[in-house]
Amino acid sequence: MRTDIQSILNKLGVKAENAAFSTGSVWGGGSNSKSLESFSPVDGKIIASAKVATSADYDAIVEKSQEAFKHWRTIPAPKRGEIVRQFGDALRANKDALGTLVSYEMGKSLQEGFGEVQEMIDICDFAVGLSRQLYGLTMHSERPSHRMYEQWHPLGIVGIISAFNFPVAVWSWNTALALVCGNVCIWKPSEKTPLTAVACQHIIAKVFKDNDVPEGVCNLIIGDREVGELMTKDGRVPLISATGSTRMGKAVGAAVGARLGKSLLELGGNNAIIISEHADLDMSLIGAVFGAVGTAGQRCTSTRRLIIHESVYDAFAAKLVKAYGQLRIGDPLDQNNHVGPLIDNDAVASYLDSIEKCKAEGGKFLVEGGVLDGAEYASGCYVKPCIAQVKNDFEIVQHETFAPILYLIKYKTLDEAIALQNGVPQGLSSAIMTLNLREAEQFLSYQGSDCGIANVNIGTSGAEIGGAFGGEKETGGGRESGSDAWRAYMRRQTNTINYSNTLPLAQGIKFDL
Ligand code: UN1
Repeated sequence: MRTDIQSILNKLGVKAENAAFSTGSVWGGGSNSKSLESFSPVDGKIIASAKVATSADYDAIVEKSQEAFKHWRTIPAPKRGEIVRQFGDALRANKDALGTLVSYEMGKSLQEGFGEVQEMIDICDFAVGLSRQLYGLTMHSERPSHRMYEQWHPLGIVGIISAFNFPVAVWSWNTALALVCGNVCIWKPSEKTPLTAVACQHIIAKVFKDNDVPEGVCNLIIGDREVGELMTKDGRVPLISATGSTRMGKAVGAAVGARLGKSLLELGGNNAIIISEHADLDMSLIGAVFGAVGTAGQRCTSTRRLIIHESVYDAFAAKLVKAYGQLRIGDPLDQNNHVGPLIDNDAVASYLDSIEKCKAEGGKFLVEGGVLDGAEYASGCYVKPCIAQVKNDFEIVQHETFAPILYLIKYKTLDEAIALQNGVPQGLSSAIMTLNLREAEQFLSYQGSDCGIANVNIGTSGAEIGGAFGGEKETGGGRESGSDAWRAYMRRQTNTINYSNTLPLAQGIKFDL
């Protein structure tokens, strides 16, 4: 039975919001005549609309956040962690509803919508533990009766700019960590997915209210590019964490850099799996197909290239073609379907354009692409996952297209395969499928993959929250989520205390009065 979206929206407290921003429990602004419509690629319906924030709305929210920071930073980190724990529990209670809304507004499969909310729950659990582990080091001073150590302080306002493809999880990676670190947040979600953001804001605002936390700790701002630009240029926002295209990231990095602010950039990927002659081909098939068609190829970790050893190339290509023939494309809320729609008509146009460019450069399609039509596909956003044989240096192959287009490239030696894998401007995720230990270790060594993520016998997508997430080169260099990524959300202070009765100078310098 088709999910009743209206009842999901009611459960999450999301109505047609006529306001541009929320500082926790208060919705404000909305004076703008411009509004933003939430379009569902699933059925092409406009779900609701929200007003776009003006620069006055933006200023109001920054002032509110600055006030809230003065309070939030005084709450001990483990107590902040306790509030994040409750947020995780609230997400558990809303997992079905929020996951379904993610699926409907963004178009990913229901399973992946639930998976996205699970990532949110997981990062909350991680942040709760972290709230008692924001460790600094102590050092031995070179001077007698001196103590030297470092401590970590919150930054202030963290500006979060998130993308449509993980409309809620990436916000929570940033928010859960930023909160336990003592920061306040202003979130500008993608213009394509405002409703899931409103739903999250309602969930977290209730947790804050239940804990008597004043408004302004977690803020949502609905806006377009202009609002994003206000935030990136604003010296009152010490850290901007932005997820999106490399083009967007270059603009954000330049604006934040110009004011010497901090930025954490998580940008495009062009991820490859090397399929060695020593690979388990059945296992490789699952990794490759999920990586390429999962989320309709709209993850930054999606598998875009398969670099296949010449001895298994034909056999593996045949397996792929057969598997693609079995893919069910359609309504992502129907759990029988593997592949849902692209986010919107622009994404479809860019998919078609990439296919044309690939053909023009000599790409040979083993599985043809195309837009699906018929009543079930009325939104116009459903496309066929396709496979092309290419050369790595085709211009289109060097470029990230956010769509299910998979490129096949042949190799002879592992050195060649690694060079191909690294031979793109992006450096997010990578993988090798091999049962050969030497190959696996070479791939993971400093002479191997140049990406932020390198996997063995796992595809390129689906990273766990416990690891630091992000990539090198044009992927932007930022790290979010697990490991010690929390350090990006704090400022380090080195403290030296002299408890002697003289004032010796460092480096043995003499200065007597
Ligand atoms: C993204 O596509 O922006 O590793 C994030 C993955 C997910 C996150 C992807 N855990 O595929």
